[in-house]
Amino acid sequence: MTASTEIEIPDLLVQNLRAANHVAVLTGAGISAESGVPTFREAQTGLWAQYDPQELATPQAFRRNPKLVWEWYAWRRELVGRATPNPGHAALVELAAVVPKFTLITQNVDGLHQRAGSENVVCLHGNIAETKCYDHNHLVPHWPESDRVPPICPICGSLLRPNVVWFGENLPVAALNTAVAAAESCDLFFTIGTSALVQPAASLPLRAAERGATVVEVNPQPTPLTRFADFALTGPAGQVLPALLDRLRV
Ligand code: BJW
Repeated sequence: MTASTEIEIPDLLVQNLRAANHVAVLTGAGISAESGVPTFREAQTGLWAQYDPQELATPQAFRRNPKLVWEWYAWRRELVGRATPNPGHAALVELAAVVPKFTLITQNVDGLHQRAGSENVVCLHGNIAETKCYDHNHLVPHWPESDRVPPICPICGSLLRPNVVWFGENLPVAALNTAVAAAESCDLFFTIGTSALVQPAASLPLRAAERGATVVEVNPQPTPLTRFADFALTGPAGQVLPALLDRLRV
């Protein structure tokens, strides 16, 4: 017996999925947990254990201590670079191929969906592999070698920072509009591996539910969204999603 066959997938969900015209999926850090990427709110390890991620992922933290924040992201960028996509990411690539319309929205900055082969991923919180400048948002692929940490923008001389969305910053408008439109027009909305605490992403499944979509949560732990979900599949995404795909194939 494989791990995925131990997961119970309700028949009604399989029927809904087969009948769906547009499936939207929102993912969070939990989908990358089985790739060895720590979730956002999970305790940090080693040197970073003493810091609260919510205190580091802010413009205020960067202004206060840009070197600390830059080095935190450099550590995470390296960790993500060593990670590889897991069966949860792969199952979403397969799901996209078997439904008429599919929108994948992610809060993750790790690029693992794209590396698994997902296309047109709607990235709400940016990409940790990209760098931009603090003052003017110039996207900067390369900068001159120097001992400065963080380095400075070769265009305007302001500090460089990761191209991610910190607390209190606006999400990229086009990505958010696409995500809202998908939530409002889909028949099935999956919310996978997210604590459903961070706005505006956390409201997307509720918008979908208001418009009559079936909402499915995949998470080993309950979240504030669980009581609104039509189906709560309790387990790790790397097992639940392959099990769901197995059921679709028969
Ligand atoms: C598994 C698993 C496995 C484990 N399989 N699952 C309305 C009300 C109140 C506050 C606000 C509001 N509107 C806006 C705000 C302020 C703020 C906010 O939401 N604050 C809340 C904390 C209260 N939002 C913002 O500031 C946003 N900007 C904005 O709205 O601008 C306009 C505005 C500003 C201010 C006021 C009003 C309007 C920007 C949010 C940006 C979030 N950025 C971060 C950092 C990105 C860069 C980085 O990575 O460093 O994005 S924060 C962090 O949280 C990161 C994540 O993408 C995001 C979500 O976390 P996620 O993915 O859910 O991870 P975890 O760790 O929380 O949960 C993991 C889950 O996986 C758990 O449930 C596990 O059980 C599960 N899991 N293993 C499946 N194997």
